[in-house]
Amino acid sequence: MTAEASQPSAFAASQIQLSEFIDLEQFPIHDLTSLLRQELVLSCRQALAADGCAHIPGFISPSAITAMCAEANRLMPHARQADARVNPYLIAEDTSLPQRDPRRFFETRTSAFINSDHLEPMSLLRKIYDSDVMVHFVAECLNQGPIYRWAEPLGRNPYSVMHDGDYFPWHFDGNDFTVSILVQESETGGDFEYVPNIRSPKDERFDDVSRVLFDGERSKVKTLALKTGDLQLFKGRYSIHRVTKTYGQQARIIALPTYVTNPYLVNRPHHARAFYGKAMDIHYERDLARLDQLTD
Ligand SMILES: O=C(O)CCC(=O)C(=O)O
Ligand SMILES: [Fe+2]
Repeated sequence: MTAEASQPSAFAASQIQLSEFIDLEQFPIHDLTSLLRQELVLSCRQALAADGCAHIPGFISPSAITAMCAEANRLMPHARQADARVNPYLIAEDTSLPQRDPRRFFETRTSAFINSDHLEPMSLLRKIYDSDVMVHFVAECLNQGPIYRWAEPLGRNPYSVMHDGDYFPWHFDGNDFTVSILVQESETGGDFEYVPNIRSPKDERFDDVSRVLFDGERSKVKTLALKTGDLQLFKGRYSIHRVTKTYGQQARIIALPTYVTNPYLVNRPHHARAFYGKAMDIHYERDLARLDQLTD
């Protein structure tokens, strides 16, 4: 049996009780006739169209958050602290580029991931991720489809963990969008900052990116202070983003169930190493061209 085969397989749809993690009266995501659901979808679409980010406060129920927090704490010994110097594109340094090129802007990422391959067999985060009802709801909110669960074995639904003094630097995501669920707030700091649509599939806008990175230009920076249980939908491929330093005894823990438009692709080997601490055979085997020409 290979290492992959020994990992938990997906939950069958009939094994997933939505009420285990969502108050279906407040958020009837299962009921396609519900006006409340339609309103939720519409408000997410409007927010995403306006600035690439939508936010549903209190979406995951407190008991589920408690269970996820307990899981993340049990798995904490597996958290890989990166302590890696990264640029926003998660690519290696190219010293032939000018000093002020954003591809030469490096920061130290001290935040850690509990990679997806460590999640427990009965993990609620895996149930949320495996739920087709969730995939359908997320796709409708994004107004984009079809979307799929991701082949990426390390990054498909990890917990990101930031302890006192940790920092998650400016970057673009390799995937089109991210779904985040805040599981535990840090005492202070840990704000999510982003510059909506600073690049587009056809235009890197390196000058605009440089102004944010090298000059600390803040005029287009937006901040989202997530609360425990909130759901965030974010189009991170076009909007550069970071998490400010966290402070205090209590770690910031966030679950990142990640859906994609191409279920076959995984992270590039360099990205996998920089973010998740290792590159596996699959990262080399599937190091294929992206549909867009963007750097990542
Ligand atoms: O921790 C967060 O809120 C964002 C994490 C993130 O940007 C990422 O994992 O790519
Ligand atoms: Fe990101």
